[in-house]
Amino acid sequence: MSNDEKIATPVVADEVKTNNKDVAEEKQQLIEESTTNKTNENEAAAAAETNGKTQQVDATAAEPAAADAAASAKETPVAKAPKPTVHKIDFEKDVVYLYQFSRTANIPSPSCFCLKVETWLRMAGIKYQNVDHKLKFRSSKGQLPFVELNGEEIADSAVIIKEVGRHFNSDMDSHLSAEQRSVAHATTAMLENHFHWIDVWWRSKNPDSMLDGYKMDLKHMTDSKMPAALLKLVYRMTFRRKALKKVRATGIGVHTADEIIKMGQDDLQVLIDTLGDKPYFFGDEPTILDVVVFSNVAQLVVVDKQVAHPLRDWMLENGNNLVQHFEKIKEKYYPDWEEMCQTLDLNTHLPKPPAPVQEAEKKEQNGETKVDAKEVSATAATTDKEEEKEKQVEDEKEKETTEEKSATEAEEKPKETN
Ligand SMILES: N[C@@H](CCC(=O)N[C@@H](CS)C(=O)NCC(=O)O)C(=O)O
Repeated sequence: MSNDEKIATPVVADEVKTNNKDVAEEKQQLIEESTTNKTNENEAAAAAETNGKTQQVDATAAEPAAADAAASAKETPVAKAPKPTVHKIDFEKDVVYLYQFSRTANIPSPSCFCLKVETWLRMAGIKYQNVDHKLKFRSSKGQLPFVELNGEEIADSAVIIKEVGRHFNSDMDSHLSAEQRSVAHATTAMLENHFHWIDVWWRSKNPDSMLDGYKMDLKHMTDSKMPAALLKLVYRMTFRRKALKKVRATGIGVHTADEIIKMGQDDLQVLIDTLGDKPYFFGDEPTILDVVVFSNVAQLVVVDKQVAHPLRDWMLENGNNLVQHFEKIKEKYYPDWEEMCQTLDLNTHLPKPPAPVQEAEKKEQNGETKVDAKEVSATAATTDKEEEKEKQVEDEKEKETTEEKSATEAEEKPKETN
């Protein structure tokens, strides 16, 4: 038997064991996945058309002209407009645009990878903006988080930290010894390639507890028109099956619940022992490992007390230093934590545009009917495009006023001399 055959054998054996029900489920899942992908693509295309900013839209408009040119001068090569590589076309130079999950009522992100990137951006003091894409986009690697920086996509939390860090000349780990780097590397791998899947296992086994535990508002998160109950059902059906399949693929899903919980406790024990009574993992200042631990521990600490979660309970009982570590980072780098959880606003760290208040005031001054709450909140969700437009109008107004003023002054000056 060749090596390849040896490797293939268990897979084939598994497949033979697969019963008809599994096959039917698998088929249904494939249909769902392809529908979801199509929907995502359509939604992305619709969004692109709506904002009218992407090069894709430009490319469509350019097609008839290109065809004419080709007909009249066949030898002239037709320059095809490049496909858009980013969603944010009107980006500001050196601002990081972060695509992640929506907020929930008790955590800035229910994904440890997304929370990791946002926390790192805050610690590194890098200017960033969250893009409210309502879970419509994924990176070219098919995942969240990803960022766009100066018109380029960077995907995967570790790659983002490395590349964005290099761009801004920011390396929180520069002072670490080779031994400390190894500890950081091994601990990160344990959390992201082992512990994370234990968390995904819990979530997929308990989809309702996950929704309640993280106080997730699916309608808000997805901006779906579906009734909340139906949305919840769809979520339970699709998320659960897909996630359990992935958890099985990691090897964790084959164990019993007790065994999996014990594996999670062992991972947490490593963190408890490595941190000890130090403020941060490698001394008085946080490093990237602190960001990774914070983002994973947060996923346990915040789970609502009403929801049963054995690993959370174990950590609260045995890992006081981890909880303190979490609280310290939260207080220092998330002064707006409560606000973002209350409002679900993705950009509480940015100054608010004054537009909504001005609009409401203007209408009242004009004697128009009082602005209702819905309208104010809709205005508050002013898009970048609208903000830009408003700024343009303001700039023009200011220009006009300055011009009028100088014209009046010019008229008055000769009078004074006379
Ligand atoms: N290695 C990646 C992992 C990211 C990841 O697993 N993201 C998950 C969410 S936690 C994801 O996007 N899954 C696909 C989906 O939700 O559609 C990273 O560090 O960013």
